[in-house]
Amino acid sequence: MLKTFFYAAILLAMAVSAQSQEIVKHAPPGFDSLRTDILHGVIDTVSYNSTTVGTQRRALIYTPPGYSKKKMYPVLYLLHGIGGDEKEWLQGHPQVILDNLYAEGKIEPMIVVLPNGRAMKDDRAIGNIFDSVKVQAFANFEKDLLNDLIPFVQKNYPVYTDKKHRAIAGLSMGGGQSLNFGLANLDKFAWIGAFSAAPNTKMPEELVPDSAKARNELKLLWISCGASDRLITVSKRTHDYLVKMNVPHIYYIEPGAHEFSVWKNDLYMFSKLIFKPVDRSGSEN
Ligand code: FER
Repeated sequence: MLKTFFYAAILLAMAVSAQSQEIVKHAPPGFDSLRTDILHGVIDTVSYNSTTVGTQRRALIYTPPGYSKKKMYPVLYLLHGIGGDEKEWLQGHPQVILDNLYAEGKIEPMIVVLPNGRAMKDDRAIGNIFDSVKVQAFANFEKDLLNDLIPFVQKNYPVYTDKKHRAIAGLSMGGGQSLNFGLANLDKFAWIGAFSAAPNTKMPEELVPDSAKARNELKLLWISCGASDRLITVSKRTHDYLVKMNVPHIYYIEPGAHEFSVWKNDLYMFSKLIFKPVDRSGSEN
């Protein structure tokens, strides 16, 4: 049987397009402007019992325009950076970006969960945010996510529970978490996005110990970074290894530094790809 896979390396907003996917370039002007002529999703704050941390923990949950308990939704877990918490992504107005995309029929209706990825009792971004205990808490979040938050979401929202309907993405520390947790749990996440992944990202050999498995299990592996971000070495080393091991992925380097303009664009691009059929005919093997 012909084994096909999809690989695209995209540099500085230039595009490589697979047949049925739109050309990836950059979000158009106005993609993040509030429109009053369309329906809007809703962001709620929820609190879940974390057996991992031993506290009630907070998360924000975006439900899309037209949300109904009678429908079923896929879920994107969208993670923040080292200086943030569950509210950090609000700086990038993700609900505006998603509402606009939804109004244009460019994304699948999805629930987006914005957790606090610092899994410790005092999970606020205070004091020395680079403290090793706090950095370790970003790693501990894997257990909280898998054992506490995902079950909470699945109990309280009408969501699909298979991996094809579950995505994980994040900015910086959250990008590292997305790669670390997503690639270590290929039975739970089929769509993984790392925006400007931080040095918490595992080394490539540890991230992808079994390239055949990654190749077979993933729907999308997205790695992006601003061209002038000093953390780009993390994305580059991961991309280089994936190329070497023939693991299909999108590598998208865009103008910008370690900043929200980049992450907003990434959310726009990534959310358009997930929970849709993937065209793997970009290249053949
Ligand atoms: C580091 C530099 C940056 C690091 C983490 C970051 C854990 C995270 C940045 C961010 O989340 O924005 O050395 O080490």
